[in-house]
Amino acid sequence: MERIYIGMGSNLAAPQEQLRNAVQALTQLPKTQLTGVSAFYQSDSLLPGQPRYTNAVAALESALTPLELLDALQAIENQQGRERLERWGPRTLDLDILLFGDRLIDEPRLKVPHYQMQERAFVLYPLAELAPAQLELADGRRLSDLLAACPFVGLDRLATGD
Ligand code: PH2
Ligand code: MG
Ligand code: MG
Repeated sequence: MERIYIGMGSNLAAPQEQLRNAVQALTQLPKTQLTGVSAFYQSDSLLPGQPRYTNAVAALESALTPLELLDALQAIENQQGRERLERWGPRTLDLDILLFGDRLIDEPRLKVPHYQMQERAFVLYPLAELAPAQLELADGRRLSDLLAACPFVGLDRLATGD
C-alpha cells in the first residue's frame, strides 16, 4: 500500500456537492482506503472570468498502480459530468494525483509530483492538513519549504462538513 494525495477541485454545478460526491466515490475504489479529507477552500480561478473554485485534498492508501488510479479518477470525473472542452476550462470535477508514495513519475499521461503544486495555495494548505510538514517530496523538496514560499492569500477555508 502506498500513501497518495489527491487534489480535488470544482467550479461548476454546486462545487461543494461535487467534492462531497467525489469523496464518496473515492471510498468505493478497489484496493484502496480513504484515510483523510481536508477542509474545503474557496478561491478565485487562476484563469480570470471563471467561477470561483472549491478545492480540497484527500489522502488514500492504495495498492493500485499509478495508471490504474489515474484511470479510476478519470472515470469518477466523467461520472460527475466532466467535459474536456479546453485546457483549464471550468469543470464539474478535477481529481489530480499530487503525490504517490515516494515515486517520481514522468509519463505522457501522468507527472508526479503534480507539476504546479508548489505555486498553488489551494493545493498546499489543504495538503498540509493531512501530511506532516516534514514530508519530503520524491524530488527532495520539503512540504514545509513549499508552504513557506507560498503565502496563504486569496483562500477562504470553509467550516468542516459544509
Ligand atoms: N484549477 C485549474 C485552473 N485554476 N483555480 C483554482 N482556484 N483552483 C483550481 O483547482 C484550479 C484553478 C486547472 O486545473
Ligand atoms: Mg486534472
Ligand atoms: Mg487541476
